[in-house]
Amino acid sequence: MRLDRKNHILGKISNDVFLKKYWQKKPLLIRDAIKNFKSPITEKDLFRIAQNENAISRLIEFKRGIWQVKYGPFKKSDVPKKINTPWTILVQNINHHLPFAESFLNLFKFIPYARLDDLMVSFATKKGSVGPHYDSYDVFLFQAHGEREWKISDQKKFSLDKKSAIKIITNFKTKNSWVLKPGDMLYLPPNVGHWGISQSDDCLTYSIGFRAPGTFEIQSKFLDFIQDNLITNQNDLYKDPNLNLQKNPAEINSNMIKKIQQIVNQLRWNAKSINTFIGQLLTEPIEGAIFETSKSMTVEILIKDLEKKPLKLNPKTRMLFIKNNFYINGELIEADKKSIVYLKQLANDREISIKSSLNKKDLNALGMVLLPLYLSGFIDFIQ
Ligand SMILES: [Mn+2]
Repeated sequence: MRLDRKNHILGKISNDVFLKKYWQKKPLLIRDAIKNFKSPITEKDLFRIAQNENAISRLIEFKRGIWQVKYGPFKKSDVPKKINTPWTILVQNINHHLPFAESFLNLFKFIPYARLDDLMVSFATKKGSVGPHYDSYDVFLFQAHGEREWKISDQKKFSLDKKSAIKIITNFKTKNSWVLKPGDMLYLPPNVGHWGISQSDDCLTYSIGFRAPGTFEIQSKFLDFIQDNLITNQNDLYKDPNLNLQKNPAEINSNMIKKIQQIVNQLRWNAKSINTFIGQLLTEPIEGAIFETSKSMTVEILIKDLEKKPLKLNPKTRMLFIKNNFYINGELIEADKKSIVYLKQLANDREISIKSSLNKKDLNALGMVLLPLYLSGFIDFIQ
């Protein structure tokens, strides 16, 4: 199964109409989003990745009237037999582990990368489900193998099961239901109640997840950013050589209040520093992301390699830009004017091939920008 970068996956709906009418507004069912789809990702791939200690995975079973959840990494023996009670295993960030998953995420380029999160894949046996629930984020649910029935609700108010370890709606009322076959896809905006139930013993569903920073997260991280970038001399202390005798020694005098107000008002930020903050915030890698840094490289070898083979972002790398400022995994990159066009291409396509038309001086400048990224393990050559 090969994917074309230009594949359109919204059926008869154009990307533009999708954004105007559906995105963050209402659910959309797309039959045959990809025709004749055959999943190159198998249940075996999932079980293998779920054993990796850096993978984020969950196993959910409904046993004796209770929803139970176990968290990975899992051993082979942790995976229940198919004949047991219905169960589901969910593994996140599959795009960090399998190139096909990364190329699958590329089909969702009509949403900015700053909003795109990961590809989660779940496997379920017949009747396997994670129960009726709602999520805080948008999601595309792509049926990759086997069949799954999706029920959705249009309720505004939900009651939740207090005894359950996972979020379960107890008053779920079905508004619509569909059986999704391989290649079908369902889009759900945040907070729409949904309930997926596997109809077969080999149900694989891809969930394309999105991220949305919270207001509190933005504000508290901005305060951290301001603190990290303070240029105040730490030895500066409060001084009062003109102190007057005061009647009430417990009273904070007006001079002290005025001075402290001035110090607080010295904290300044402008559009430029906020942009730096935004770039860093939105390219912060996922928690626990590890980049291989052991390779050795010189700018001369890097330049020679650049002319021979394409360079790609590490699947875990987040690279975004604001005008001509580039951010990669939480770091701001200093780039010269000639390199900008290549860095934009690298950020947009997640890979670049350098044309030999680039002169020695420009190639060298680009090499100087890319070298630290290579040494940090943020980028690598496609062999
Ligand atoms: Mn969900």
